[in-house]
Parts: sequence; C-alpha cells; structure tokens
Amino acid sequence: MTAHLRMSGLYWGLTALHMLGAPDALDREAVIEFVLSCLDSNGGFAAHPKHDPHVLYTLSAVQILFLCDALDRIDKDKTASFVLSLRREGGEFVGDKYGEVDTRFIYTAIQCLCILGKLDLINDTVDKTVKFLADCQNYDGGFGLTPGAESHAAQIFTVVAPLDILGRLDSIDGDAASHWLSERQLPEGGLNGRPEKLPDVCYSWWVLSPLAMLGHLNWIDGLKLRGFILSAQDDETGGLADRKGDEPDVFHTIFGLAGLSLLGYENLEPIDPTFCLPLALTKKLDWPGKSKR
Ligand code: GRG
Ligand code: ZN
Repeated sequence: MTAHLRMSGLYWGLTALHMLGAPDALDREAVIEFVLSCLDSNGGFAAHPKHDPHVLYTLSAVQILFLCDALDRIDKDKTASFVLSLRREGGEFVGDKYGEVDTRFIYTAIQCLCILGKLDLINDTVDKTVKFLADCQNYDGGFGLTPGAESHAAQIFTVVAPLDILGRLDSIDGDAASHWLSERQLPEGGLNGRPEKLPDVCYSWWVLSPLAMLGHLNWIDGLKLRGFILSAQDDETGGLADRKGDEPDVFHTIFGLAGLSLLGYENLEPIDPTFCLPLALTKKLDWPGKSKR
C-alpha cells in the first residue's frame, strides 16, 4: 500500500528519529542499501525498486543519504543532471518524464541541488524560476501550485522555501502570505490548509515553516497549537494522527514533531524550516540565502 511513496516514508521516519534524539535507531547499512536499490541508470531515484524515477523521491533519497553521511555512495553529478533534465524553458521544473508542473517540483529540485553542492548549475535560469514562483502568489496573499491556482498552505511552503534557499524572499509579499497563513488557526488551536477545511496536524509544518522563514512565527497562538498536536498522539503506539482519535501514521508523526520543534518543544532537536532536516546538519551546507538568516 505504501510502495509508491516508500522512499519519502523512510525520509520522514529517519528525520523524526533524528528529532527524537535516536538517529541510529535504524540499521544504517540497510537504509543505504534500500536507497541504492531505487537508483535509476539516469541518476534519479524512484520511491521503490522497479518504479519510475521522480524528483520527489530523488530529494528524499538525497536527504536520507545526507542524514546517513553517505552521499559519497552515489555519483552526485549524475543525480544532479537528472534533476537538471527536469528544468523547463520558463525556469519551472517538472516532476518526471510525464511533465506535470508544480511548485513542489521547483522546491525539491532546488533543495536537491543544494544538498549535492550543485546549485550553480541553474544560475542561468534562476531569475526566471524566481519570477515563476512569485507569479504563483494570489490576491489573497496565498500561493497555488501554478500561477492562478487556488491558495493552499502547503504550496506556500513550496514557494517560500526555495526562495529562502535562493536568498530571494524579497520578491514576494511576505506579510500578505503570513496574514493568510495566520488565518489558518481554528478556535481549537489546530491549523487547516485552506478556508473552511478541518484542522490537521500536518499543517503544523506546512503553515509554521513558512511563517518561521518569513519571521512571523508569533502570528499564530503556539500554545494552543501545541495542545492540538499533542492531543493527536496515539496512547498505544506513540504515533501522531491528523487529529485526535484517528489512526497515526509516519507522515503526521514527522510533521507534528517538526511543528512542535519549531515551537521550541522541550527535548526535540531543532528542525530547519527551509529544509525539513535537523538544523545541526543543515549548518554544514552552503546556499545563497544562508547569510540572510
Ligand atoms: C522536504 C518537507 C519536504 C517536502 C518536499 C512533497 C513536498 C516537497 C511538499 C508537499 C507539499 C504539499 C502539497 C503537501 C500537501 C499535503 C496535504 C495534506 C494535502 C492534502 O490536500 P487536500 O486538499 O487537504 O486533500 P485539505 O486539508 O485541503 O482538505
Ligand atoms: Zn494531514
């Protein structure tokens, strides 16, 4: 049932374990072996052996290898050239050979190149990419997956994070985006992804991380959100669900923990809002926006 997103599942689980102070809980060699078993001859990674390579799973694979300090196990140039092959005329990126465009793929491509130390490969089109991302901002302050598409909290994350990496946050109206994000908090404390929707623990990440990057974390009530996230922890398994009483899963566990980490929760390793990786590790990276922090 989870084969189509297995690689990201591993990244979510491993990052959650890092936040919980148990980075070695999984067998390192088995993790690396699984990642390498999903490597395509073109340098991209699939979610599962014998699946098609995709930029989403290529980023998850690169993040896992970075978390395991094992990037030397792949040909970085080849993986970077797979990512580069997904770039289109207007500076946007598609996810794979089937050609879907989404700000998610711009973010994942840029973070991937950044971890590989190869961001300069897009120097010639970076202005067009920044314009494409900025053009996704709507009159309500939010962002959609392409210009003109409906505002959604997660798409704000996938626009703000690459602009933060590129050091170009000044190309959007950050206050308008933050205002739209601040309206995601419901009376019970939880956040939704767009107006009239139910609150969901994963939006603790999709909403809080862009607010953190834009310097407006205090535009929501952190104490009330903390209570909402904690109420979604399952007593028996320890995992977090989308909301109280539902079945827990690794997706809501990582993004609930990451939200708590951004809120400064005790005994959780700090998470980087731009990369969704432990801050202790991203300190080792270099990127154009780093000096603006
Ligand atoms: C490195 C953290 C990280 C991410 C990589 C894959 C990706 C980039 C970002 C995903 C962004 C995204 C679009 C997340 C959406 C997740 C989600 C809960 C979608 C649900 O959409 P609906 O419409 O939910 O089913 P609502 O809550 O609107 O009903
Ligand atoms: Zn969710």
